[in-house]
Parts: sequence; structure tokens; C-alpha cells
Amino acid sequence: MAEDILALIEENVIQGRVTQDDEGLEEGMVGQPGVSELIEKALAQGLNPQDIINRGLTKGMDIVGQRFETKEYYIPDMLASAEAVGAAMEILEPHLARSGLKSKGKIIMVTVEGDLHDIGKNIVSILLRGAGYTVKDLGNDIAPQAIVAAVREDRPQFLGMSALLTSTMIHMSTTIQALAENGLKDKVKVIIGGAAVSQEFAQSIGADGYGADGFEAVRVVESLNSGKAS
Ligand code: B1M
Repeated sequence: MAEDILALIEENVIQGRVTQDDEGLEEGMVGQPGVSELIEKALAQGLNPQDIINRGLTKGMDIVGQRFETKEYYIPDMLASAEAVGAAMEILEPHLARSGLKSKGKIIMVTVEGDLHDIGKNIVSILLRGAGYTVKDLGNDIAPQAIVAAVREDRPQFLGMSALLTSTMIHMSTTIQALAENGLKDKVKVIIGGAAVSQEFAQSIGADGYGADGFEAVRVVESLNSGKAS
């Protein structure tokens, strides 16, 4: 039962269908539940948001990426799928949130310079807010100098950087160097993630932590916050 609904969520992300009124890439889908209705149904059935995100939404986006690589999909198809994931996250957000408690700390989140992929960053931001952190999301395509300025001004405990492109991950390294040059590297813990990067890359550029997915990102922040090594 859970597997069925997760498979339907994955399929509707692939089809880029936000609601039941949307056409998919295939004929005859109008009237069948889209991602929004399926997420509501999954929550009503008691599925946990972690499974919905990792085994439904992200799995669908992985297939979209594969189809883009094989030229079966083009940019508008990727955007339709991105819109479906965004709509799903709006429904999931209240189920991931914790309210009324004191903030555990401040985090600045960015997608690095030259990179417009913000779905993963947005998911990580929502999960961190849900875990009790104050998140300032600077957006995507953020230059190292702008990140340094924000860290200097806001004095967050954490800086989270996301990169999806092999051509943009270098800006994580540039940003860490710029933080060091401005005497800020020891004042903020840097966490990185995104499909382009890895634990090894994080270590090689001097980041303090790496998250393979949003839930791991929260665990890494929690462990750095409590003084344990990541
Ligand atoms: Co683009 N794109 N894209 N794209 N896109 C990829 C990344 C690609 C792998 C597709 C492919 O070819 N298979 C490929 C990159 C290849 C490479 O560099 N090696 C690619 C390309 C080539 C491009 C363009 C260059 C295409 C073109 O124009 N010719 C272009 C670049 C634009 C730019 O950024 N300058 C481009 C554009 C786009 C769209 C704008 C159309 C759209 C983005 C829309 C948006 O984000 N608002 C898009 C999309 C949707 C994708 C794919 C299909 C999906 C990305 C995604 O949202 N995944 C992607 C293929 C793929 O990754 N499978 C692809 C779902 C998301 C939940 O996962 O972001 O990985 P992810 O986040 C995860 C984890 O990585 C982690 O947690 C998240 C939640 O679990 N995580 C963190 C992320 N950030 C973290 C930070 C942390 C910790 C964990 O700490 C701070």
C-alpha cells in the first residue's frame, strides 16, 4: 500500500503533474490524482514525510535527470517536475515543523554562484526549520562575496551551501577560502550538500560537514551543534 502511493508520487513527479487537473506527458492522465492529492493521501495514510521525500519525490527527480541526460526530457519538462516537488513540499512543510520553541541556532543557506538548482536547498531549509533552527535563505546563484557579507552581518552558527553542477561546486571552496581570508572561517560551521558533491569533497575543501540528503544534513548540524564530530 505504502509502496503503491510512493510509486504514484514518483510517477507524477516524472510527469510534472501538480494536481488532478493537469495533463501529464502521457495521454489520459487528467482526472487522476496529481502530486498534491497524492501527498495529502499519503499523509492521511500515515506515511512518514522522510519516505515521501526520499522514496517518492527525490526518486522521481532522479529519473527526470536521467531522462534529461538521454535527451528524452528538455528544460521545460524538468521545470514542470520541479514545480510538482515545490507544491509537494508546501503541503509537507507543516508536518515537518516544530513550533513555539526557542531557536537552536541560526543557519544561512545558499545555492552557490552560477547554480539555479534550489529544490534540494529548499528541502534542507524546511527540515532545518522543522528541527528548530532559524534559517535565513539567501536564495540561489549567490556569489562568495555576498555569502561572506551575510556571515559577517548575521553571525550565524552555520552556513549551508548546495551545488548540483560539477561546474559550480568549486564555488564552495572559493567561499570557504573567502571566509578564511576575512577571519570568519572559525566563526561559522560550514555544511555542504547537493548531487555534485560528496563527503570526500567536503573534507578536501575544509567544510565541517556533508549531508547526502536533507535528513542527514539535519543530523550533521545537530551533531556539530552538540560539539560532536560529524
Ligand atoms: Co538541472 N541538472 N540543469 N535543472 N537538474 C541536473 C543537476 C543534472 C544532474 C541533470 C542531468 O544531466 N542528469 C545536470 C548536472 C550535470 C553536472 O553538472 N554533472 C543538470 C544540468 C546539466 C542543468 C543545466 C546546465 C541544463 C542546461 O541548461 N543545459 C541547467 C543549469 C542551470 C544552472 O543552474 N545554471 C539546469 C537547469 C535545471 C532547471 C532550472 C530546469 C531545474 C532546476 C529547477 C530548480 O531547482 N528550481 C533542473 C533540475 C530539476 C535538475 C534535476 C533533474 C533535479 C534536481 C533536483 O531538484 N533534484 C537534476 C538531476 C538530478 O539531480 N537527479 C539536474 C531533487 C532534489 C531533492 O535533490 O537537489 O540533490 P538535490 O537535493 C538533495 C540532496 O542532494 C541534499 O538534500 C536534498 C534533499 O534530499 N542536499 C543537501 C542538497 N543540498 C544540500 C545542502 C546540504 C545538505 C544536503 O547542506 C547545506
